[in-house]
Amino acid sequence: TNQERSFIAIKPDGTQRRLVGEIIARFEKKGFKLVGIKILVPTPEHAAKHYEDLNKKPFFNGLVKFFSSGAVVAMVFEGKDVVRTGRVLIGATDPSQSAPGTIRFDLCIETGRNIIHGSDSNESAAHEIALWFKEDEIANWVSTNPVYE
Ligand code: DAT
Ligand code: MG
Repeated sequence: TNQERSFIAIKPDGTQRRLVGEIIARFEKKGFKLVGIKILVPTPEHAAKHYEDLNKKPFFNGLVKFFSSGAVVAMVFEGKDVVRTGRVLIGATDPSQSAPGTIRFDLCIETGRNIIHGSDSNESAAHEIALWFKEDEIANWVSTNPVYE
């Protein structure tokens, strides 16, 4: 079995644009296992904690304001190499630099409205999952097909 986990979040623009199903489908069709999901409007404090590594960047305040401006779909996906491969599915931060077939290339244009977040390392995944989920909000279900476990 492979228990690697990534924190994936659909940002307020993705939810506003009704892209929740489309984005989840890309991770599911790839074979990743959805083990945690919730929808909420984050407080600015929670958004700032989520992006605390970027708090010296000039765009930080705008990012926090935007991220807490609407509904975020917070998820945990599990699977082999899900952190790295999840970033491949998502595409580059700037949609204009992302590859065709990625979520950001296919569905958005602006860096500041790039619809999805994904953990960038196993360390940040663990940190972000703990920030967004209690352990009992994560479902430890087992795939019947061992290839996807
Ligand atoms: P990523 O979301 O690809 O991990 P990041 O962690 O560097 O990228 O930045 C987090 C978010 O901040 C990003 O998804 C969009 C926003 N952002 C990053 N760089 C930006 C910039 N130069 N101008 C405006 N927003 C930016
Ligand atoms: Mg990042």
